[in-house]
Amino acid sequence: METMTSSTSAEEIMAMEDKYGAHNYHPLPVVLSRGEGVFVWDVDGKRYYDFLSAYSAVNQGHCHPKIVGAMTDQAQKLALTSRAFYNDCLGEYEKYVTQYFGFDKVLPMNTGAEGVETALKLVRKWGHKKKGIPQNESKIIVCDGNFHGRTITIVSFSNDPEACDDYGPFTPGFVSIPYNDLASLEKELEDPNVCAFMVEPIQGEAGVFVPDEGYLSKAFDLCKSKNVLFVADEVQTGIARTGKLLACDHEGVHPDVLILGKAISGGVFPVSAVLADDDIMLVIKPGEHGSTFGGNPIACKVAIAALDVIRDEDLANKAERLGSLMRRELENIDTDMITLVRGKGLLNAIVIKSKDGKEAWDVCLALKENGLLAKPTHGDIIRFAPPLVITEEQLMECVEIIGRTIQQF
Ligand code: IF1
Repeated sequence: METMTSSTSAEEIMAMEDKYGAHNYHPLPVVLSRGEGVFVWDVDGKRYYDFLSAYSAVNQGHCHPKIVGAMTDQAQKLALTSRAFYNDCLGEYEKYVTQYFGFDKVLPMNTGAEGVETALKLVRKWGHKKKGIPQNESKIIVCDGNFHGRTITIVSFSNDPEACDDYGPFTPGFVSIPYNDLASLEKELEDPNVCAFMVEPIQGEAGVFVPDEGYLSKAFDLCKSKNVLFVADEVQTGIARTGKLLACDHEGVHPDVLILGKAISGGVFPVSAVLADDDIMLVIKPGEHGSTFGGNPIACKVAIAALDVIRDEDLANKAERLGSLMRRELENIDTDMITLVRGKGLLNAIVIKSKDGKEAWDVCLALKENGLLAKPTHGDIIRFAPPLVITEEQLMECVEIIGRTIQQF
């Protein structure tokens, strides 16, 4: 029986995953064993800047002592009660998080996809109970190029073949419109059976697509004019990543339903949340939705600590300032391989034009050799999303690494 010891080599570990693990990912060939702040180390002790932050789940930096401390303290007291009983953590967290984001209520879940599924159930039930949409007739508008998770209902409205091929039959009741296109939204809103419009304020997986200024606020107004709920999936863009607490804050949009995940826990524990006001949230009655781990004591204490860190370390303003600097520096790199730089706050991406057969993947392999970890999405886009605790000096060092690496090609 192979067991892992501190001396198990990277190759042996990768082989173990290949042999015993499903092949549902194609990771960069690096085996990490430690993380602290903006840095991760591989099993050979090499240090890297983490420019993915677990897809924006580690905004507060790896293993933040305050967040880890909250987890270990609570884990030694009471880890899980289920919701069959009360506990002394959930009410405190519910009060904290609803006041933090400005909503009446929260429904606590665990993963982002569970948060999205919860929001879909909530808006459908609201549509039937409050808008009078006939049973099984409700429609939800989503956007082309979306990524909201990987459950069968969520991939039912994906137009990415990799995400949905062979997983049918799909869940009905969704209509997809082009992203950043208000005319198509206005047209679809003519259907009286539409209960909600769900949108990512910035499309992360699609390649960090930032919509036109005003898109979110005008989309919100169009929804309000037709008594349709505006649902913001801020699982990736939320929690200070884009330079404001929420990406919706750039346009002063207060969504009817807000979905959070990832960095709400600082990446140390699966925590997600759906927030809404009473007239929406109370359509779900006892026994009509739930989850074994949803709102467990550890999740509650971890999320409070993680959100404290965002506020105490002023990470939204930091992301705003350092993000502008990063995009400016990336645009100044003298290379014809970078055809576009885009993003908001510290959620940025570059589009790579292949050169001599070298693609974004090859650039990421070279970045890894030069001590920076990033991963391509959709072939030619490299997302750059460091933990928000990065310093200006570290950021400038990383821009130098990126420039030097690309100029090697
Ligand atoms: C993977 C992508 C990012 C999300 C938004 C909900 C979820 C996600 C806006 C679901 C999750 C993760 C999933 C992860 C990689 C990563 C990802 F590349 F898949 F698309 F970030 F862009 N809404 N995104 O971004 O949250 O259930 O995963 O907790 O599946 O490989 P989850």
